[in-house]
Amino acid sequence: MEHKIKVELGDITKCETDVIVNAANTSLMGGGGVDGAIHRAGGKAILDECMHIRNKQGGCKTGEAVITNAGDLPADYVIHAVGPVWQDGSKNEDKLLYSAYHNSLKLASKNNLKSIAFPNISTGIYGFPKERAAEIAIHAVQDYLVEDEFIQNVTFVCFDEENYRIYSKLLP
Ligand code: AR6
Repeated sequence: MEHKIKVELGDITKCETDVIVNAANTSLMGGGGVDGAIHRAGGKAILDECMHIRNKQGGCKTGEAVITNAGDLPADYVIHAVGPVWQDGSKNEDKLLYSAYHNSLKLASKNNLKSIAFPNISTGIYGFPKERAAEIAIHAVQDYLVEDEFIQNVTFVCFDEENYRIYSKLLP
């Protein structure tokens, strides 16, 4: 299944995959990092749909994901996944990060979206150790691709050189 997985260095808002994933927070109201970049580049239509979801179900729990339109972005949809805030590794962080990737893939498949791009969820403002996060992200994707053959392409879009080096080493 490895052939379906790619690593790139760059800005996920430029990705032309069917869906890009956002590293959101439970409020779904936007923020800094990649979340800020996606809302800035995608425009108001994304936030409007996030607010609608928030009014209906009260945001998004850590480890879960919701889907919206992609506004002005080249992707067709945005999946907003909420990764855990790193504390000390004993607060279920690994499992919650795995779930954020797993639930994003499940949601993409359910919406007939075959290509998906992920940022390195939780490794910025949320402080998750990068190498540990990369191992979890790759396992979650590999496990998922074994159980569901619908997804054709998964791209890890690394914004910082350190993550790019880590992913390139783990996924030669
Ligand atoms: N494209 C791809 N990756 C990016 C981009 C981009 N344009 N910009 C940053 N990154 P972060 P988190 C990388 O902090 O740690 C927000 O305020 C960045 O280098 O965006 O999950 C949310 O609202 C890092 O590797 O997300 C939440 O409150 C990765 O994206 C909180 O931050 C994730 O960093 C979520 O924190």
